[in-house]
Amino acid sequence: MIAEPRTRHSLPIPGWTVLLIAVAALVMATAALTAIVAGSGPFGVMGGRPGSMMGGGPYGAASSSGMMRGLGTGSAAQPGSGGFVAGSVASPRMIRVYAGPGHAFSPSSISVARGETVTFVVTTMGPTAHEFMVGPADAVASDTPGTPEVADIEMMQAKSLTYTFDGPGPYGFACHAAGHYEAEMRGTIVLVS
Ligand SMILES: [Cu+2]
Repeated sequence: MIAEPRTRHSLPIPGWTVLLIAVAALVMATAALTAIVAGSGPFGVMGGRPGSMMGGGPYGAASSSGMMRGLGTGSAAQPGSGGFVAGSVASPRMIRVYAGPGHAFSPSSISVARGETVTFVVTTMGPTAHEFMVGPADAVASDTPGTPEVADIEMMQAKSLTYTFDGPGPYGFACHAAGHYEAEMRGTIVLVS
């Protein structure tokens, strides 16, 4: 009974403080949210390709630490240019490929150094599941059994495939999900010596 009036009397000051903190927190949260949206938008910092939109998703699915290492070198020099570091069996170079939306790969042309080992991390961007096959161009074109492939890559899922380009070439990649290759879902590997 004695404490009650005191509590009532002191309420207005903490009340204002709480309100101010709440407003400040709201402003900060809004700013943070805006920054996140801007930074991870479809055409954000990750090379300006779709898929950066949900950058955390695909790579969350990737299991090896090598891929995470590869992410840091995503903007590294391309084969044939100064500062380029070819992938090796011990440390493959990571190349991200987006399958879809639609029957297309992005990029559709990929440069690799002759002899290097590349880990392709393939992410499906639309509701349709895709496959990714890479190897000698004729084997890829004819869907030859035994040609390296990852299949059933579902929407926003990433699957990886490591390949060493130590043959004479030419090389290519393609999706052989029913009807996709016929719809031009294929790409070119440019061998750089
Ligand atoms: Cu496909």
